[in-house]
Amino acid sequence: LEWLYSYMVRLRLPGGFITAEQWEGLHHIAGQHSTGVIKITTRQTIQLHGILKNHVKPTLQDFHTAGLDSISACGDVNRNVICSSHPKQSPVHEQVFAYADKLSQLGLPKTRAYYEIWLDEAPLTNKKEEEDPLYQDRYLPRKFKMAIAIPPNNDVDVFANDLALIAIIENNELKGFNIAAGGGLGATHGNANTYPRLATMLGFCDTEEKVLKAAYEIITIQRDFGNRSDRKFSRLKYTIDKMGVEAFKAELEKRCGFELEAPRPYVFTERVDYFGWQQNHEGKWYYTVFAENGRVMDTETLPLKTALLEVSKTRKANFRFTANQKLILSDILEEDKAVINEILERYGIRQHTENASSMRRNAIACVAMNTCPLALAEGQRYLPTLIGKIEPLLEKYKLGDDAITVRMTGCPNGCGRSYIAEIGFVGTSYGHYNLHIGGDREGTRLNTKYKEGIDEETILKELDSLLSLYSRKRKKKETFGDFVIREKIIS
Ligand code: SRM
Ligand code: SF4
Repeated sequence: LEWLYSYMVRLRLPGGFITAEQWEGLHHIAGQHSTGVIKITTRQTIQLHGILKNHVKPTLQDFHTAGLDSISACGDVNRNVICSSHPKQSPVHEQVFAYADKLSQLGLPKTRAYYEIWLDEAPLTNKKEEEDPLYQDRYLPRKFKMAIAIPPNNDVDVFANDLALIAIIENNELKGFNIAAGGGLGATHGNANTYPRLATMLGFCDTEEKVLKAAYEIITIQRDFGNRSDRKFSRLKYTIDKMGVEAFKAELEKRCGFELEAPRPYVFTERVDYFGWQQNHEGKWYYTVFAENGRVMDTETLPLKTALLEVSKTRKANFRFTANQKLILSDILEEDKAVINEILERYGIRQHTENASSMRRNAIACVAMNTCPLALAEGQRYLPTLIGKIEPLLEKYKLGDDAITVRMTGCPNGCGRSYIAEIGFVGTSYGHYNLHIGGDREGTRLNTKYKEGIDEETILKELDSLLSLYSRKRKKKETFGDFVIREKIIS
């Protein structure tokens, strides 16, 4: 007899796109092999939990049949590449979006192990076929993450990534990408040498060849210079801080064989999902669904999973995931909109999405308890309740539908990116959180710890007094994050 092991599986979905057929497959795979909850993650992909050991292989085989895989979704390799999700973002969205797949291919390990172990592929006889010039014989010292943002929306939190690409678009033409590196959020309580860090701007590349070369060589520098003796300090952010940005850039340019141009101007003015119905430049329709903390399941009041299955069966919408754990029913033709809309209305998805407060819709919580082994406190199971207690404070201080960003993680690893929220909760022990404030709304500034290890009662007391001040003293259009800095509530 052995332990009843159960596992989590995460998909590799560059840019977070699947077809209706794949969603239908996913729905059934989740039902047959996992807890049944389809969890949309902060990196635009899907996780299934509670997969018993003898279900792991059938799960991966079923995914394969659906044209999906889990390669490099975890491990010391390049992870799921994320990209601004909404096709309404720009007429060249598709062109930019294609880079997510290109970067994912660039960072895929050459080993056939996944196919041999899970899909019964015959082992290679000539091992030379899987020689890997990028990962060689040692992979990376730690996970590596890439994101692509399309200004003015920083919906992917581009600066939280090891490699951040910002699309430079002029007159609806993609001119290239600004490249930044060294973002990462994980930290350890009580160890000041670990810290969240936003990526540092390095420069601009115009051609696809240069962009991919720069991305590749940033990975090779991390492979060769990253700390392999202490995993706490092995992310690229520490490699860059140890080398110094100038030395890192010089090494990059040496490896690339060209210099990066000066970064091109761009502005981020928002970091949002466009909920509800939206139309893009081609006249196609998109409906962004509010799936709280990315959990797609049926509850007594909201049969979200059933509704999405029905949508998928029409084959009239693709499914896109956002980096904020939400879902976009996408690429819907004008003549098909009514069919999708009817389903959304019949199951109450429109009301649920469109009536939720902006704070609730934009909030993020990580998985945390009860499946995350690193959780010190609750995340996705608790934040909805807490927001239900913060919303009355917004009303009390006549702050209307203020879209203050609120994020929660059950430990300091930062999976829900709480260090770049206006209000961030970082779990310290069961029922207790550090309260961070002062991130900006666009995701370009880290917040600061304001209170340590506080319980719900204290959280609400602190927020009551902060929101009261904010309502009385804020300048026109000033956001909460900017306000607490201007008022020197934190420095
Ligand atoms: Fe994460 C580890 C969940 C996005 C930083 N993360 C974990 C593990 C696998 C726990 C573990 O190692 O045993 C969690 C699985 C919990 C569970 O039960 O499912 C976990 N991370 C998640 C997800 C599912 C949170 C969510 O609710 O959406 C996200 C999955 C992303 C994906 O699809 O690939 C997730 N994790 C992030 C992000 C946000 C991002 O990438 O934009 C971060 C911060 C950015 C960064 O990487 O610095 C993040 N996760 C971490 C860390 C800290 C890494 C570090 O540098 O220190 C760990 C711990 C580790 O790697 O040792 C971690
Ligand atoms: Fe788990 Fe911590 Fe990540 Fe939350 S932030 S999912 S508790 S590792």
